[in-house]
Amino acid sequence: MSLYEFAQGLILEAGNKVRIMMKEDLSIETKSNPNDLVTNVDKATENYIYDAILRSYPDHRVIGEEGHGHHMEDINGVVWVVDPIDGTLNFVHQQEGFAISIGIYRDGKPYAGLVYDVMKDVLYHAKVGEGAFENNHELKTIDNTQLNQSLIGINPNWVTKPKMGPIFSEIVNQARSCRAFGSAALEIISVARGQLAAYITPRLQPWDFAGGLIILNEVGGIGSNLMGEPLTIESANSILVGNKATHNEILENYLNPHNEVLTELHQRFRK
Ligand code: 2AM
Ligand code: CA
Repeated sequence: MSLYEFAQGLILEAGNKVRIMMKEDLSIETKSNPNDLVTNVDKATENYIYDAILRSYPDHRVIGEEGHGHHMEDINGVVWVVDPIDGTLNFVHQQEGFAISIGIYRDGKPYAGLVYDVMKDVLYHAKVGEGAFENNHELKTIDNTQLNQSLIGINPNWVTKPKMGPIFSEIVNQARSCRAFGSAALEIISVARGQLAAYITPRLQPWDFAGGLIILNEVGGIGSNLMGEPLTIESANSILVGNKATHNEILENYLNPHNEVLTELHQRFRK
């Protein structure tokens, strides 16, 4: 079995376990703030994925949201970047609209991305250079679009903030309309499917975007931080992903003019 096949089997089995665990009462705790939740299912799922990887590949390393590998000195060798449940608020409040997200890197280079929409039972996956798939169906290269004829993804919470709000609201005004799904991985997938032209957010951790970004790149979409710089899995990032045309339009017309403010926010949010 190839590493890619192993990863597909693993994410499907982890999702299966999530669906079973959801039938029991959740134990919910808060993390950094009252809206930052973690459940027993997040933790159990990350542990399950971690143990399974290390059992089959003892020399691989795992960066996971719920505690694994947060202080890696380097990203040499094979590194799995794992979010056991992306969209925890959806998981807790809606029992759907969340995903398991996995990005696999070899010596810092993307190897494969997997995002599993657990309740829809749809697996998005891509091995770099071999196309991206929704279950067994190949996704096509995404079209370039213009912002005023497109939907974009943005969480309205950010538009209310004093410094970034005014910058983001210009983008919101220009777009045909906006959507907020509450799972970064699924929003990036929505860009990869050509449903959203872009997704923008001031702060994501590597596990929120790694899997989705690898899939998006495979269908011709691009990602950067809000200053247009490349994304890294070594720290938190601000994020703009999109089809090439909309990404460039947002960056050049709406973000670059505010580079100073955005750089300051980016530095603050990276921690
Ligand atoms: P999570 O559910 O795995 O925590 C929308 O809220 C998306 O952004 C979700 O994918 C969520 O991931 C992530 N997210 C929410 N708050 C965040 C924060 N302060 N830093 C980084 N990612 C965050
Ligand atoms: Ca999570």
